[in-house]
Amino acid sequence: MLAWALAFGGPTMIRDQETLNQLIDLIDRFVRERLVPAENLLAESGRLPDDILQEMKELGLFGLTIPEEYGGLGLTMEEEILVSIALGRTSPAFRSVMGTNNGIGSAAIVFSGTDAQKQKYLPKYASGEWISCFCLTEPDAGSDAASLKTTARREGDHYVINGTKRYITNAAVAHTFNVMARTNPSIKGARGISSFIVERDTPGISLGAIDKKMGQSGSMTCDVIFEDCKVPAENIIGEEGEGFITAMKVLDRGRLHISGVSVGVAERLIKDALDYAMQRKQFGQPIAEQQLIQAMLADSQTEAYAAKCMVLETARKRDSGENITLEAAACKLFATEMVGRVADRAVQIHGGAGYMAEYAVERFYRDVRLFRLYEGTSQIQQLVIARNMIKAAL
Ligand code: COS
Repeated sequence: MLAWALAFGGPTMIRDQETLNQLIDLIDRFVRERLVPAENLLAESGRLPDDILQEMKELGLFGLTIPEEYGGLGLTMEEEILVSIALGRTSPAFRSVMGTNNGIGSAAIVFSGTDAQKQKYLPKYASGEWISCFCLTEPDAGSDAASLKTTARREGDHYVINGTKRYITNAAVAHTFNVMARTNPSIKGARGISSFIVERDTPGISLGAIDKKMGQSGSMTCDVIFEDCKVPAENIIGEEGEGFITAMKVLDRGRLHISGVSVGVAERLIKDALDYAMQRKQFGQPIAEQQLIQAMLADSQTEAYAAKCMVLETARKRDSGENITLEAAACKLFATEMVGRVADRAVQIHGGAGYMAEYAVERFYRDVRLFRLYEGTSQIQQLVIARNMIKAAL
């Protein structure tokens, strides 16, 4: 594989259409030639094969969104969405490992980190030498993230962290944890929360067993338990009390990214369903000739196209500096629900074969269920959309 990242000097944004096309073509090829053939291996072994992990690093995939001055490619949001769509055309678990370095694992440092934090961590994330992860969810704080109970008590030049984080993607392979913890217990809500970088080898960290999940085998989640874990005070990201707000900004971006992945997965499912419908014959002709099958194909294509337009439009808005909290939630709501419907139709078009593990649609059907849950459920997206509508109308 080409170490194409080396070829990208120059400005932070690619913006040069030819270079961008080359990048997307390269990722398309990597997905088709390396990732799609390894989907079953990933699903069965539950872990990313080492050679593929290494190729992802060499391709620069861990640093797509990290600014160039820290060794990444500094893609714009629009460019990142095009990449997420391309990567979406294979098992989402492949993207999950490097997705956190590009997104929720590193974004807080990119947005609010000190120069020293950026210098220390971002180049390692960009090269894939270090994996990061995002620790917000807790056993008793899921949708109501601001109610989190993990504490960070200031003691001299350290904070002492105590608490349990749940379902943390990549925790098992992470070198750093971006931990949201309550620094001011007298403030029960969002303003009592701060954000920290915690390195894996800090004493007082233990991991739970790897969770057994419905799908996305190969993307590992587990609990992370902090017991009197002493973190240098300089590892706070931004100001005390700003951690929840930074986490919400991180999620605005993450939600848009997941929407792009949902579009890519939908495109893959549509392709698999169309291929199957064109070769499978019933009633003396390919089932693709049946109008009821055509309706399912057409609805899927239309909805995937609508989601793609929404996501790209929102990405362009964000690139031009607009607040996209409402739009990102709308994209996440529509795109993730859309891919759920598309996956259901893809199984339906396959008939009994769609229920068999031999066909990728069976696996994708389970994989996409997560999109409507993580980084905020569909119901939380509805809440964010409506709240922002009301705020704008006041
Ligand atoms: N960008 C910047 N600031 C934001 C923001 C955003 N997108 N969303 C909220 N904030 C700010 C608010 O403006 C408020 O700031 P002030 O203290 O200055 O008023 C603060 O954050 C608290 O916001 P809010 O009052 O809306 O918090 P709530 O607890 O009522 O609800 C929700 C916040 C429900 C939206 C939040 O908890 C959420 O997104 N939950 C889902 C969590 C999630 O996605 N988990 C997945 C984990 S990662 S896989």
